Amino acid sequence: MTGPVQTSLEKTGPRPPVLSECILMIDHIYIGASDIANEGDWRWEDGSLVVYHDFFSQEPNNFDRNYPSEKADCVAFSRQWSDVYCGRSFPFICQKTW
Ligand SMILES: [Ca+2]
Repeated sequence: MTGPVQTSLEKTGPRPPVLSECILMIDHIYIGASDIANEGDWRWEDGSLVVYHDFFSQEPNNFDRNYPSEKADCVAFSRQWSDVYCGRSFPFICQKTW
């Protein structure tokens, strides 16, 4: 017998989005970095220093235009990083530790 192996899992219907596509569908998402302990000292949730970053060119600026009276101490991703007020209702992503 020749030909492709048939399984019970058939590719039918629309393809579900992959994670990167899901993230692009979300307006903003918290990524677990903040400078809440010391302004300008960006740390991940585990306390490690943020080395790589992808802030927009005018960010971080410690300003959230939707909450102008609040400090912007958390990082949200939306195409690139911005510092935003930590009290916003954004979804978040988690890091798996081994
Ligand atoms: Ca800040």
